[in-house]
Amino acid sequence: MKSHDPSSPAYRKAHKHYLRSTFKSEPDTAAWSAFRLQEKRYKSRFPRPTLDDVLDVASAIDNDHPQSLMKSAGWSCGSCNATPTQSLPLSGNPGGAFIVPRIPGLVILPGFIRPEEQRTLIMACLRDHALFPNETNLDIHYNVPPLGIWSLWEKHWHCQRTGVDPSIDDTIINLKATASSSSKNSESAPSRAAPGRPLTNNPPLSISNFPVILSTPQPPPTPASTLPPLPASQLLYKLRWANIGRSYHWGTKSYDFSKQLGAFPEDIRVICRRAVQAVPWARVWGDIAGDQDWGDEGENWRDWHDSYEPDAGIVNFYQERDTLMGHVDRSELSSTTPLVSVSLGNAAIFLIGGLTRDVEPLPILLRSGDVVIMSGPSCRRAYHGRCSRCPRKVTSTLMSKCHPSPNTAGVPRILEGTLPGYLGPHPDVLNCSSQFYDLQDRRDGDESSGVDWAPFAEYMKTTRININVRQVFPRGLHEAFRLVILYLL
Ligand SMILES: O=C(O)CCC(=O)C(=O)O
Repeated sequence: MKSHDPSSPAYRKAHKHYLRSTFKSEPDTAAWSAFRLQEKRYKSRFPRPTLDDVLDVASAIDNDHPQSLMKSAGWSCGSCNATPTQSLPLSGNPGGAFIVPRIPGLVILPGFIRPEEQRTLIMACLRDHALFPNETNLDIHYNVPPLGIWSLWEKHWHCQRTGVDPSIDDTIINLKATASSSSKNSESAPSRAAPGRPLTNNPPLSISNFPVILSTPQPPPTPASTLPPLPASQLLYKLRWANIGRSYHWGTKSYDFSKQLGAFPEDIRVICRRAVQAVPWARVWGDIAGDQDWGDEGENWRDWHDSYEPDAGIVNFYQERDTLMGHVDRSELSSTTPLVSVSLGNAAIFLIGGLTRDVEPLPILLRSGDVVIMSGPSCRRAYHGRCSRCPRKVTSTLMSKCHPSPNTAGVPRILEGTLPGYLGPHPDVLNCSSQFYDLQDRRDGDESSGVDWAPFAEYMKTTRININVRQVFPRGLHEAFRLVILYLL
């Protein structure tokens, strides 16, 4: 019996329990912001949300492949008419590109990443990117060996498969802290074994507060002492994020500029640059850029094909019940250059809001291979005339405008059971094609063929990976900035 069958007694019982527990803890729904209401709606397990209001640009393309995958997993369909969109041709991408006039600067590239390339990226995220020297959420609390959690998990998985006693090779990963060493400082200890991302109301990074941020202590988070040691087979499923490139300090929600800039992974850089270079930016911004306040960076979109250079990012790993609460990305000095977000694995609902949490957000269905680009002032950070949270002291000739008030975004739901066949255990059998590509259509550079995909397929059954990539400094500014800072210090 499927848990999403509303006529089943198990479903009805669970629904009752869900309503009781949800509304007991948060009874005052009238006070919820529009963003919070939508988060709640899409998080709901009982009843499962319908997706009729969810923007699904791929459904505009004449092919019922993605819809049938959704239906067989018990999901209703999204709609290409959930909000007006405009389609743009995109050289080399059969899915084209879509812009959403209601959110200037938002560009959706459905199916931009080919199936083989998706597999290669997934393997790299697990094998290479969630690995020292990149920090992961697990490293905060656990003594993860330098080879990383994936290699231990994979080894164990093979043992299990070949019938060797699986417990022999399931390495136990111990905590960093002992009960006596850290329990006093419990504020940064997570409420669950693998912390999500802490919500900190940090001010947007700007030229004027950069020196303050630079001198703000960024102590390492306190390892929790109350978590259980876990075998690698379980700990992998608690992996939530890995930092790539510039080091990010989750406690203060700012980059740790005192740390040496980590090398940005070339595979991700190439894909993000390819996405930014594929977009006809004149079609996105040509008619509307003048209506926006581009702040000190000026109207820089004409240069993006050339100047976009990612240097920081997060790989997010979601299990089926994970969510990413509404948040704003404002830790980058460059607040208009494209933020590129790549989806892999199970599909998800992505919510993007307006200037405040009271603006009803737009829900967007993101599937494996989709790329979303958020660019320009009103999508990355919408400037507006006045902001009561601006500290009066922060007045700088360099900061001509009030702090921007960024758009809120979040991921309230992973859509269970929506892993495409080409990421499953038999990716080469017929009927595993993607909506946009024939699987025979292999590209040069596909490193996934010849590798044992089976363990990756097993992990991806319940997983969504999102690669979220930013450019922290506008091009050319970083060096100038560094010199000024060195001079000031
Ligand atoms: O998972 C996603 O699609 C979005 C992630 C995100 O917004 C973030 O990492 O800041």
